[in-house]
Amino acid sequence: MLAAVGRICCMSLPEASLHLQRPPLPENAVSNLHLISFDICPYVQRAVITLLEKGVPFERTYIDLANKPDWFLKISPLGKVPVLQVGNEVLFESAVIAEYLDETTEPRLHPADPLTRAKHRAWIEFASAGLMSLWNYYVATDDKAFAAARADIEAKLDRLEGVLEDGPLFAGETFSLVDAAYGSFFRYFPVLEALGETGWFDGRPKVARWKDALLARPSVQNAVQPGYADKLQAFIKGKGGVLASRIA
Ligand SMILES: N[C@@H](CCC(=O)N[C@@H](CS)C(=O)NCC(=O)O)C(=O)O
Repeated sequence: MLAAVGRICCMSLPEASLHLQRPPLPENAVSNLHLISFDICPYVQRAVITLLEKGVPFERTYIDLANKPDWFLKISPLGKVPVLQVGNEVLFESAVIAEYLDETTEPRLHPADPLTRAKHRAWIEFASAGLMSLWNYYVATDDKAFAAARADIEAKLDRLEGVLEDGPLFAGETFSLVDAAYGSFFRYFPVLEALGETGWFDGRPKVARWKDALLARPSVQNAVQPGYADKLQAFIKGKGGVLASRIA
């Protein structure tokens, strides 16, 4: 099922890339879910992973964030992706989009118990803080800031190591929205390792197992296009920081 959905997603990619300036979908479109994306955005990936896990068909349009189309600026209050169009309605903010998808499609990925659900939301927020730490790491322009950013990421990995239980996923065997958030977070690490930045998971066996389980999952793999790692490297290189100097 997931593989099939992944193919639908990938088959629509060339079509999506032809429509960078495309206006919002008409009301009678085949699918009423239209995700507006940027090719390396981790927040977009959360929505895609959620859709793929649920087997929900959707259309996807990629925009260039360095040159945002007018139609996008009109519908995106913060000028950010992801944006999910539901028919003629617009949703923004990845957590809101994920929860809307979860409340309207099966299987439910958020836990039923309110306290557990609240804790899951908190750990999704922690993933956003982790993405910010990663951003600080690859824009750091001197060795001191670079080391401080790495220490910050490692402290967050330690915190995760402390809350994980038997795995392999955040809540055991059952995939949750927390996993969707961390699928895109962990995707950075193979790219960092390829640049010689290793050792992230040493002494953190639970996080390592969780990361491996997520990166092996079809929904996580198919949430980005082929060539993702090269695009991320090019993006990092463009930042001109310490990490950029490792890229040929
Ligand atoms: N809090 C937002 C963050 C989304 C976000 O920061 N998206 C980035 C791309 S990954 C963006 O669109 N930035 C706008 C820009 O670069 O101008 C969410 O969870 O959806």
